[in-house]
Amino acid sequence: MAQFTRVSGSVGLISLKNPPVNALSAVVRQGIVDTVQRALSDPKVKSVVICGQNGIFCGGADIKEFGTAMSGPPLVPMIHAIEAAEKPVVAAIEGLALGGGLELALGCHYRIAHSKARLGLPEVSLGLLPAAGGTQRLPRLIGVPAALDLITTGRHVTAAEALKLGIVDQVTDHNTVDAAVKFALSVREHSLNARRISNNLCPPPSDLDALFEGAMQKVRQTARGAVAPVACVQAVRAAATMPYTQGMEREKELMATLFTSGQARALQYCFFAQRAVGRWSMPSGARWDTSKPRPIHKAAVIGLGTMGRGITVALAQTGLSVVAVETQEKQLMEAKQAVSGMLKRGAKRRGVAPVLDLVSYNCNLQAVADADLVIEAVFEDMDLKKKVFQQLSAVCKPGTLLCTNTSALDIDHLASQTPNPELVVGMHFFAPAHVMKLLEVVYGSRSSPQVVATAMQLGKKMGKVSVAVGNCRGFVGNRMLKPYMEHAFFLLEDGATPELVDQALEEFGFAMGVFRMSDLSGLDVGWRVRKEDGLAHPGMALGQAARVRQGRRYSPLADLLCEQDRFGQKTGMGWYQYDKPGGRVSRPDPWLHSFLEEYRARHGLVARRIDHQEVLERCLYTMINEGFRILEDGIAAGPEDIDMIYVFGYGWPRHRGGPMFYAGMVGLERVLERLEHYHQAHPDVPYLQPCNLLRRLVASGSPPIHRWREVIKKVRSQL
Ligand code: 3H9
Repeated sequence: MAQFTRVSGSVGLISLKNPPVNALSAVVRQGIVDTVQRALSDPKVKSVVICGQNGIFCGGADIKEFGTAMSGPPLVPMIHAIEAAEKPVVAAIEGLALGGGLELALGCHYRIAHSKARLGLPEVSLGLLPAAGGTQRLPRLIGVPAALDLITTGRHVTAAEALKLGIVDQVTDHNTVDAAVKFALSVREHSLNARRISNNLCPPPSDLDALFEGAMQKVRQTARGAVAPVACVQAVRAAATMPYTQGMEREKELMATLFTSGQARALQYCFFAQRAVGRWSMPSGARWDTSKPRPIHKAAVIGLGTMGRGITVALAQTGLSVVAVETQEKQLMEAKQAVSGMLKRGAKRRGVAPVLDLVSYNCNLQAVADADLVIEAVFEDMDLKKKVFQQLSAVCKPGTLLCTNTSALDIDHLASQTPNPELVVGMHFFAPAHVMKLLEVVYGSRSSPQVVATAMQLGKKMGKVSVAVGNCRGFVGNRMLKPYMEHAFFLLEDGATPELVDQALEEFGFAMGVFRMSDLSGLDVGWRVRKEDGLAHPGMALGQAARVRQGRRYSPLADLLCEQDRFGQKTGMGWYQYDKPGGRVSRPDPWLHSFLEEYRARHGLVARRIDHQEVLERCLYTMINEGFRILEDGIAAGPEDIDMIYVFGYGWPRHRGGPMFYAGMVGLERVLERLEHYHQAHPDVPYLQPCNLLRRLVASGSPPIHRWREVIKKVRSQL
């Protein structure tokens, strides 16, 4: 709602109230319409200030209302009435003015912001555009290039930048409402014509066509198939080329196509899913709201390879004091130099002082004795990790949390090396650890809820999207990656090329196709795991049984490449060729194509035409099928957990919502039918066999994703 009071004799103060972010719900919009009317009709009121309660101006339209039948007064005429008012209206912006909130402020005649406020039009990240006049008023106010940047990226700006751009008229360090009231008193007699942004023309850019062509090219390159950024450019173009009323019509038209699109649904699902994963639960019933995290004052990192260095940086940037341990003096010194460089560069980017003093370096494990939490990040080798855990148990003070950065190893087995397995938890970071947003927090069968709560909270402090998952081989992310990659290899056997498979996946929206990703992360990583699992060892790839292992179809293609030292970018050749070892630009490799032909000939395989549809179905549906198995097993609490892992850790296109959301969009029946079809064709591939939960969901009428938990619960209770 909105409250009205008269202050300082002649200022009507309208205060928005809808915690936590004063979103513009139907009730708030009605409140604004009513209070503005009251202020304008009250002869004692000479000017008006609009502010938000609890230190926040407004977080924009109420996203929860999207997808429901809209009621209450619409935003566009409401903002227009404010702009048309004959009394000056001043927006007092504290905290946030985002989306419809900023559009409301742009309808006011003046804007005063607190120095700590952030402003922006982030609609594009919800699959929308600023459709309450934002695309038409902002370019008129700050010019086309700056408006294009803000609207197509959705980035927030500080009050200082907003002042520089001309979005706000004044910035204050003091009480914003007081400053706005004082300002409102001083402008009560001023003429408002020039202050009505819609009356003004866009400042004309020098070469309009070139500017928009460039902008369109840029968004098409970065959008990976998302349509909202393209519509944003089109709407801003209307502002630059049409009178305001026509521009508003264009904005409305473009919004209408976006509003009901699958992409908008997916992106809004992601918005809520990202927040939902913070409300974690464990099969034991332990939950985020009943488990209190422990205070952490000092952390330690063991092993300063690529991962350990990134983790040290991420920890230090939260303000924690960190002991970084590497047993070899030379490696320790190299790591110190690398970590200091990363901290300096990070600080420069964020405009703050580097926190070099927070990190101390040591060769001796004894140095971690007084740490509250230790993250072990040594080489991915169970025997080595076991040894480190045994040593840590002897060195650390009682109650220290012992965390392992592993991408697949058994947390319970590691925990059994310590006298206090309840203090052990997995923290699976993604490289580079100080950049990548995802953190899988892996609880073992004996991890205490308090320890999980602490790791989750630490992840949040590091700016990560932390997802709590259960312990199994590969946890959630890498467990689902296995069938995805395996199918990519089978597709090569059946006639595809790495380029074809990657193109299909990249057109779908993945940041990188599976083969390009494999070249980047190194083929040797998976080879080592397969060797440990007894699947690959030299010579085995040549024999009669090369394409069958452990009773199922197996493709030794990746092993054969590794046997020739083709490890990907690091060796200058893998699924593609590169200019040199460490080169980044991939080129199709004729050697690989003849190798594939020879391989098929040797195994009596006849290459057939594979189309993009088959690539997507076989790679993605098997991954999704494994996702359903993960839900059935209770390794992930809900589909949102899986989806956020894939969006934030594996380059899944956000505008497709994550693999489980995507399955719902495709239709669960269709996914089931295609899996059955492929399983019939390839009965020796168990991953293709549709899992019980998928069948049950289809049998329950394919409910929407937010109702899957009811079916999951039933299936789990019957296990
Ligand atoms: C729009 O304005 C369209 C118009 O142009 C045109 C229409 C015609 N609505 O993120 P947090 C909830 S589109 C409803 O954890 P933070 C959020 O779900 C909108 N709810 O806190 C969470 O609830 P819960 C354009 C909202 O401090 C709680 O508030 N605006 C909204 O880390 C706290 O959120 C945006 O895109 C909302 N608009 O971040 C802004 N906003 O506790 C979207 C938040 O139950 N919002 N909630 O999980 C954000 O970016 C962040 O939430 C914000 C606060 C920066 C505001």
